[in-house]
Amino acid sequence: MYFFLVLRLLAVVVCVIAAWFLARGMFLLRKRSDHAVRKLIDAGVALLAAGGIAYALSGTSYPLRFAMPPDMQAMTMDARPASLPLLSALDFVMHSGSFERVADIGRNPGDVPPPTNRTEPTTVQISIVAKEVIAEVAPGISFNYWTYDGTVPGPMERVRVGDIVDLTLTNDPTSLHPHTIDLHAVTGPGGGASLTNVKPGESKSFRWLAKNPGLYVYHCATSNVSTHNSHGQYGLILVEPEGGLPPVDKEFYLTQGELYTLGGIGKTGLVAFDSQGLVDGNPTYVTFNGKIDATPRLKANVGDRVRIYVGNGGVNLISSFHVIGEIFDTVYPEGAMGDGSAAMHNVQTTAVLPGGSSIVEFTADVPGKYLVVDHALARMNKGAWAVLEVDGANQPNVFSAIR
Ligand SMILES: [Cu+2]
Repeated sequence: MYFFLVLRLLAVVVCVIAAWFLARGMFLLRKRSDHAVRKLIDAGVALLAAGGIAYALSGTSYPLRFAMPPDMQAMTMDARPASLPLLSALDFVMHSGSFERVADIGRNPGDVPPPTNRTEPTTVQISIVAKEVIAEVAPGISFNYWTYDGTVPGPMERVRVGDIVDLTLTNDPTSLHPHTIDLHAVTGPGGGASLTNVKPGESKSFRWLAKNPGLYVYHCATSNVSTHNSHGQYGLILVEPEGGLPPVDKEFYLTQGELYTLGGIGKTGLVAFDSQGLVDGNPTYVTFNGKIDATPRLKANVGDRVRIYVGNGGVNLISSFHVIGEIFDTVYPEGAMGDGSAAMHNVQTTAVLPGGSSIVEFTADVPGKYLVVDHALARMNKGAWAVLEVDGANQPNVFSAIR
């Protein structure tokens, strides 16, 4: 925010100079009315106008009429459109050196917290840091991600039904925007967003009861919400049912999300946010865990029982989640579990709604590489794929070539 401080100081200096010009001009005008005096007064008026505009622009709440695109309107509750103010872009340029450059924005799919293995509820502490960083979507293509804990998605959290959760959200001092957290596992206004509105450098905490088991999305709910989400601010929290989930050999954490950037697919360099693309629902990139990477990020062995916690940070597309060459023998549709929630069996593709989740399970029977996709397959062109690698001996009784 130094840019705005400097701008405000300059505005004050310009206004003082303008006032002096005007006072001097008016004083001289009483004695004479020649060209030089009129020029002095005109200069005073012009400087006063410039100083006034600069002062207005230097407010910490960005004047949306100077946003980009300039004519974007919104029917949001506060009428704030998805566009980013031009001054926000200037602020970003002024501070681009202070952003952390994250080498790998994509959270490791294997980064799943272990089962709670508890038979009784307890009080759980969770701390998350909202942080704006710069990282690569794909080699050579960088984006200003807004994150939780510096990755996309943010950390997966795991509690047990009945737990009391004390959650602290901190906004990193290098952030330029306020942030919040709305957890779909929370019962209460804004899912916690009403209690966690943090400016850069601030922390806020709130306590909530994990009443319902299930796999829930969390995300930023600061206006314009879709703008914050589509910069990467989302993650999953699992509220285990009583008794937990059946044990498996490998658990993975994948979230689908969309990035909206100017210049189209493949434009290299630091690409800018495309608010019109966001509103139109036409993402430039669709990713699993925030980036596009041919390296197998999910690894299992033949015979492993595999569970994938799938989320959709959105903000626009329904994911048709599918693993090419596997059948989900068990699916917890929409991440639902607990009394009365029926799992499905032998499923090829499962819907993962924006702001929703699913849990899929299968046994890795045959070695090889498997593509994890959104089966709206045109989205593969936008990056909607990841690679699962299964190591082990061939299983000709299940899959083999005929010679
Ligand atoms: Cu945010």
